[in-house]
Amino acid sequence: MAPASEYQLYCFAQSGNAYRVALMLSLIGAEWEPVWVDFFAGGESRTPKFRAEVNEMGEVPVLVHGARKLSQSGVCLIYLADRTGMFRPEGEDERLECLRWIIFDNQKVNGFLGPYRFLRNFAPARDPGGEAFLKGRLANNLGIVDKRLTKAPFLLGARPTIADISLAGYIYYPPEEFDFDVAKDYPAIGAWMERIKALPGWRHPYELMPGHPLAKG
Ligand SMILES: N[C@@H](CCC(=O)N[C@@H](CS)C(=O)NCC(=O)O)C(=O)O
Repeated sequence: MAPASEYQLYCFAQSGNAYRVALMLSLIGAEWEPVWVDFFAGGESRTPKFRAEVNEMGEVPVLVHGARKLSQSGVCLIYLADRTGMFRPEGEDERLECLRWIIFDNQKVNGFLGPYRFLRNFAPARDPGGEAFLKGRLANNLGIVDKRLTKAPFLLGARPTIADISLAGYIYYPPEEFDFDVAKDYPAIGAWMERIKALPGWRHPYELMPGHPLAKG
């Protein structure tokens, strides 16, 4: 049977990587449905079945559009921006600049926020050394983004692009899940968060994707 919606997104509520794509789908007004991945209790993304049938990299998110299955949130964002023209960087310079920020974010901003939050909230045991390392790196990298956002309302200038949507990854999860408050500690990021939140279609990750709160095991 054909799916009811144009897009399907393999995701779960606690995934900021998936939130980037869920948020984009919501902001562009796409018809989409979540496919919940039992990441925590079931370890679904690590199963041979998931790797064979959904994503050989064993990662969420995966965006399905007809016969196409895409992973890596940055790739999904580029695909959706190219298809719709929304939040798309224009011209070679802007495209390269956009990719530069998406890669920086994937590796050093949300790429550290995600594991930091995981260690604090979801890992079987706390890891003070790992947490301290990530926290130090985050202070530097969030500082770099904050400085950038003092110069313009959005990462690439006057209008939001998929670089901003990528940056939204883990940033809207409750501050209690970190032990700092990004919006307060980095005021330019805080002001940017309000601008992104004001875009029509914005919704919080816990509203947009299934699986919150986590069932107690
Ligand atoms: N760079 C990837 C990161 C994806 C990622 O790490 N997703 C996590 C869930 S939030 C995952 O599936 N991890 C599985 C694992 O590392 O085994 C993206 O942006 O899509």
